[in-house]
Amino acid sequence: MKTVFVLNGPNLNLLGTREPAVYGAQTLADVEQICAAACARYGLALRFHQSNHEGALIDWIHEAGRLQAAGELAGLVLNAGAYTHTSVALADAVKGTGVTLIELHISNVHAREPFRHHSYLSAVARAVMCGFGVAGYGLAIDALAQMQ
Ligand code: CA2
Repeated sequence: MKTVFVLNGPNLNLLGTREPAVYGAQTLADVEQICAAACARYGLALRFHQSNHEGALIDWIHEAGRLQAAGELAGLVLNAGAYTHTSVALADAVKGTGVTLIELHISNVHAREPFRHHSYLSAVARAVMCGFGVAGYGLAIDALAQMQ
């Protein structure tokens, strides 16, 4: 059974508590349920994490990379939050491990402030998705299942 890693970066633990007009009313626990249901449809195992710390995200990317090297990773869905727009280190971790990355954003970052238009991750991603709300997480797992 292959594994899907879903990683969430800074402040995504606040989902459902503030800014519902931008991020919706569902919580991170709801997002985990969406991911679990999607993985169950395809017989994939799920690893779901959130951290406000860049290094923790990097450690999980390395773990996903070890699974990828063993042929046991379906892919990594990463909503890196604001680190998307700032972190060379996260991009280096993805590139260095060779993980199959789907970069995900709940909101349509291109319809927002200019500083959200650039992503360090897009250049190392297999695919980029944004603007589907939290439903995007399930769609990203659908896409990874199709790629197997
Ligand atoms: O649209 C997305 O998913 C983002 O990755 C979310 C990040 C933002 O910095 C990116 O530009 C786009 C912010 C996550 C913060 O999430 C919150 C959720 C509820 C309340 C406050 C923050």
